[in-house]
Amino acid sequence: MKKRALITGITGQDGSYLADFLVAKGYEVFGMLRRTSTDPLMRIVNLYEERKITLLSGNMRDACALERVIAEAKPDEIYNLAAQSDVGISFLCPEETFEINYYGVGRLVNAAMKENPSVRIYQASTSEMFGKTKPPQSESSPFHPVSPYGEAKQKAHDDYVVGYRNRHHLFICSGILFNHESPRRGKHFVTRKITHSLAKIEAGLQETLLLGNLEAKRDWGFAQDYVEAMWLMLQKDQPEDFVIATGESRTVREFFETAARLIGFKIRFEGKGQDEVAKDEKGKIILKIDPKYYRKAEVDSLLGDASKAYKELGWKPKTSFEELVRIMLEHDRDEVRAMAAKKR
Ligand code: NAP
Ligand code: G4F
Repeated sequence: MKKRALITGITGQDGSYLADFLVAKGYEVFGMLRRTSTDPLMRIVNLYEERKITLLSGNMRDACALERVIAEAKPDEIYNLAAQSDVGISFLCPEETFEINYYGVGRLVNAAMKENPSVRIYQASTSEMFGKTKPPQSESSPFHPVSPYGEAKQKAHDDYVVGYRNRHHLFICSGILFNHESPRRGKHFVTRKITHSLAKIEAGLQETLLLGNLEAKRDWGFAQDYVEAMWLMLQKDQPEDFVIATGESRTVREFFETAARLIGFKIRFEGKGQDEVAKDEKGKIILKIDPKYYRKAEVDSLLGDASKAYKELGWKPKTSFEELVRIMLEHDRDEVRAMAAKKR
């Protein structure tokens, strides 16, 4: 019989890649879809139209809906990827963030245990939980979150992953994933904002890219590589938590420089602090700092030590940093060219 998987957050970056992965593995895949006023199927339109997945209406805010979705899907494995996933927004909407990223996890886990106590659950935890902890960060590093997003995710990890594993013997794992990006990344995250804006500047459709803190360091991997690790965690004999990362860290400035070089801009920086700009060889300003993108509290440096995953899951990232930037740029240049052609 086919294994059954339920993915919350199936319309997001990771959910869409995970759905591709599980369908290819022969799973019967169910995805929870929340009501929105716009079309949320952008990333999964092919899977949906070819009837490779089943979508069920629900919301992390609604315990009754979660019970119904789980009763209909009867999953062997649940991947909880639904979240308010924007760290910057979490400072502006802390209650909403806790409601989905903490209380929502509790609702889901309780509903799942009621339906089937031997279900296996993956919880999308995050390197943002490390916050101010000095790099490199591993499964044994302490958590010092600095954002409402990081706090909500840490509390969900403590209470519903570690807590329910110990108290209720639930098979539940946290994937402590470091930043992972792709052409399917939301355009407000810094990597996609950079690749998409540079493609628009190249095509003459945008003047300047506005960014905040250029010095923050992140360990950036390719999202498509990371969803395999989620699945591998649920295939283990015992539930455990794993850091998933590349083990390389770069600044936002380095991401911008790499993308600019790959697209063919010869960039030079001028000025300091909030007055710093990057110009191309003709002296045109490509990048400016806009303080509105600074955060109230920043995670300065993330660098993951994923040696446990390498050893115990046999997982390794396949895509290099430069390859990732190239994949995102190529996609965005094509998208922008198509957009420009439509406008003509
Ligand atoms: P994403 O693209 O923002 O996707 C988030 C998903 O959650 C979307 O499908 C969204 O649905 C859904 N969602 C939001 N609120 C919901 C609600 N109230 N009820 C039901 N669904 C809701 O995020 P992602 O990058 O794929 O990340 C997936 C998960 O991994 C998240 O939990 C994130 O916090 C975590 N994570 C991500 C990274 C990373 O670098 N990408 C790293 C570590 C952890 P709509 O389409 O309707 O908005
Ligand atoms: O791309 P970001 O918004 O990602 P962030 O905050 O690291 O969060 C992402 O990764 C987490 C894993 O650690 C996930 F859990 C979370 O769900 C999300 O996927 O920002 C990256 C860095 C930050 O230091 C930010 O201050 O880029 C800096 N930054 C500079 N200018 C900017 C901008 N970030 C955004 N979003 N927009 C800017 O204009």
